[in-house]
Amino acid sequence: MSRLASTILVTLLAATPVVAQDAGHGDGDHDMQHAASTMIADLSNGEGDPRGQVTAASTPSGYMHIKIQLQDVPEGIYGAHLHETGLCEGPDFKSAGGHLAREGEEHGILSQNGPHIGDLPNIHVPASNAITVEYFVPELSTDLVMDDDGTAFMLHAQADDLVSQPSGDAGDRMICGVLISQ
Ligand SMILES: [Cu+2]
Repeated sequence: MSRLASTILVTLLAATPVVAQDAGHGDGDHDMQHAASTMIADLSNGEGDPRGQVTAASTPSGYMHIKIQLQDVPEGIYGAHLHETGLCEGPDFKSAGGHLAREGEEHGILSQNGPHIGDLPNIHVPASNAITVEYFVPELSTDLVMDDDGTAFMLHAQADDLVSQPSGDAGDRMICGVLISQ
């Protein structure tokens, strides 16, 4: 997809109104838990240059709908995760801590006790240096993302091997963005 097309797509997605819906099933807690909310992270590299945007929207089904739009990223395959602290201090972004995870979770879908709930598939950036991907993540709640210290999206400098502890041997932290409730 061309960068222009990606930009238009993202613009259209961003323009879609998010309507909080009460399904009216009489289960108050359930409805509260699944109330629609949207979080956005503006991405930048270690020097603070813009590299795209991530949107995470809760849905009535309980899945988190994550859209990742990358721009000006070298062609390659990169590990992508949600990290446990919403703090992106360059150039190494270590401030974001480890992966967003619940008690007992290990890294990667190839681990018996994996994955971390913050583990996302590798992103394959094409020669156009831009890509937009979408994921549906089960059990990822707004409460988990917007906990006391927040959550950051991270793109690493190498691919995630989906098994090495604690972070898939994905190398340096290349691009970071803090998810902020809209
Ligand atoms: Cu990571």
